[in-house]
Amino acid sequence: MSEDKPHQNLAIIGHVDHGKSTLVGRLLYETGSVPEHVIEQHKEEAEEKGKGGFEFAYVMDNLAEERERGVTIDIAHQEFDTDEYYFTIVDCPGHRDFVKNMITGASQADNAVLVVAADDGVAPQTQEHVFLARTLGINELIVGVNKMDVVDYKESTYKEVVSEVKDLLNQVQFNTDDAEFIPISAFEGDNIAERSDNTDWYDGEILLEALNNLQAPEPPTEADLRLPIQDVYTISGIGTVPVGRIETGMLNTGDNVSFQPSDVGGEVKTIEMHHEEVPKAEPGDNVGFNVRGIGKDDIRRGDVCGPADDPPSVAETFTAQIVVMQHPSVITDGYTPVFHAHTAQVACTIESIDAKIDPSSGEVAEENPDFIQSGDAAKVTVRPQKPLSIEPASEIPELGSFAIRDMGQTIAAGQVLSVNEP
Ligand SMILES: Nc1nc2c(ncn2[C@@H]2O[C@H](COP(=O)(O)OP(=O)(O)OP(=O)(O)O)[C@@H](O)[C@H]2O)c(=O)[nH]1
Ligand SMILES: [Mg+2]
Repeated sequence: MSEDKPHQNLAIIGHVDHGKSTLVGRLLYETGSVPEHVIEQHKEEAEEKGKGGFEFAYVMDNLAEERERGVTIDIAHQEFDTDEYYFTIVDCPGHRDFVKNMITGASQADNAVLVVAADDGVAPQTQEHVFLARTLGINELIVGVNKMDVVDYKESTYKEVVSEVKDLLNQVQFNTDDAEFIPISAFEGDNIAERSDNTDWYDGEILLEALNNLQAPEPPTEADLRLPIQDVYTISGIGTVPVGRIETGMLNTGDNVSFQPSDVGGEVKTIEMHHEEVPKAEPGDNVGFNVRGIGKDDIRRGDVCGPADDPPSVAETFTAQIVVMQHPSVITDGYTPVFHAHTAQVACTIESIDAKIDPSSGEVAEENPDFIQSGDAAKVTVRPQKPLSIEPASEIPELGSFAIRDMGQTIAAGQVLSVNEP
């Protein structure tokens, strides 16, 4: 890792098959992170599987099932750098069955590239991903209008898609002035690393320029450590190695840490990043580390690691403001869907709907409503069915947002107002 450039986590989001993995493969290829002969090998494998055209996507889609089906299932991380930044790219699945993996990806990212296929326009998971990105704290969005080759690089088609996407961004109150729109072909390489002759009507930034011009995230290094655990491995010679992305604060060897809600702790012995041992790590870093005395069964995905003297909060109940995106009927007291917060997935009961909120003004529209439905914003009191570590968004925004899922779809997303500990 080049120490002199700031680091960014960048999520690639959008509807299934719109070309996210192909775009990432293309970016890695153009920035010299993947050599040509590897793309050639992928091309042969893709053709053998009857999946010709997936050679760039195969750079990211490493699972056998992903290659057979030609879809991304789990999030995948890859690194590359531009003149300005060192990027960790998080390629998200677009298929509706795998939105839960997308939520983890989006919650790890600072900024995002939204991929929208020019021949398809805004599709269901374009909407769902944009809504989630907004609520999960993505700052800036670059919109790649992809597959321009399929629509003969027509400016009119591009403009139609841009206007559809702008409407969507306005709906979820994403600042469209900040969003950069770019006509691209991930497959052919138009406007990715070099300006394309096929779109001579376009004079805006090309993708690599837009990536360079993203604002540097302000790392919350001064805050207390919060490190949601994504996985726990056993590695020979080291022992138990939890891995995750540091959301806030610093992790140093020698620190005394606590994992919540598992409620165990110890001293940090080693920290590893990009296969190298490091003495400390900071917000945005994806790390694996080892803690004295902690075994594989003591901790799990969804735990949050923090300082022993200021351990992560565990909620008996919490209050939150939510926005309902879609629900087939209505939400009433007692509803128990699954809440996805950082890397945790826990069934939680909406104990009471305390107030309906006017989404445009933020003011109370109705106290204690009987129900809420699609499009409503509300204040609710929530009781997790299992211990859940979560923080008020006003104190630690990185650990204060969540998505609510039920029946295979995202029902709502929200932010934590207050946490009541047992
Ligand atoms: N013609 C053309 N085809 C493209 C382009 N980008 C992607 N494709 C094709 O679209 C198909 C899907 O591409 P992927 O990159 O797997 O799409 P994805 O968005 O990652 O899909 P999921 O991860 O499953 O959501 C593949 O056949 C690609 O070759 C493009 O710019 N032009
Ligand atoms: Mg993909």
